[in-house]
Amino acid sequence: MYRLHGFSQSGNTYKVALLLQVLDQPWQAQHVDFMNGVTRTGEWREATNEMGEVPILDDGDRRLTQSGVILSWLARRHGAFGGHSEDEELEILRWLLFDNHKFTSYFASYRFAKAFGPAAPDAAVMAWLRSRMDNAFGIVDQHLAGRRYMVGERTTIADLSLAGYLFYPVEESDYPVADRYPNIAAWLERLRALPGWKDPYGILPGERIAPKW
Ligand SMILES: N[C@@H](CCC(=O)N[C@@H](CS)C(=O)NCC(=O)O)C(=O)O
Repeated sequence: MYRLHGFSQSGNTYKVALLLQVLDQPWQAQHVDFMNGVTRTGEWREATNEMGEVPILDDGDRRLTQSGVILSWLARRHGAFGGHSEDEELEILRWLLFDNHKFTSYFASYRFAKAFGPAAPDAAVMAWLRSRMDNAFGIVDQHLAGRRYMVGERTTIADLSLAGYLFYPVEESDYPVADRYPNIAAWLERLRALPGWKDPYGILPGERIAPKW
């Protein structure tokens, strides 16, 4: 049984949970009290993850962190949702890196500031993040024009990684993905139809928080 450490607002945790769901693998969640600062403590970092981040996956004695590493490991271990050739593997890795650096990262920072931050977000910072999001979302929308999936003809971990944060309620970000990016919107519906798909707040632990700002 896999053990996944994270919390319900964490789209990076959700990426892994979603893969476990569509792989139909048994898993259990270990709640990490991120909202009360546990991942910023020296004790937690020393005992759990020196990077101060979730998700973390325990697979028996093996502990993995970084959603891209975990997704790659699970795809390889179960022979599903990975590449079917070296070229596809590299293409998946290319999109995982783009996701971690530019797609998820700006969106997740924007959403966190807007919905869960300790103080009202700074307008200039939000405008800058939004310009970076517009750039990254435009690139993915363009890539999906005439394609059903990011890589090849089937769902891969590149799709699950890029889409993870976009299954949260739009009120948390107020970023109108469905209105502005028709190819992303259609792709999200295809992913939502995968057997085993579940809403993040339906499968991850931790109190749900109404958007604050
Ligand atoms: N690239 C990492 C990002 C992980 C990440 O930023 N996780 C957030 C929660 S969703 C976190 O733990 N952040 C702690 C921090 O930035 O201090 C991954 O994909 O796993």
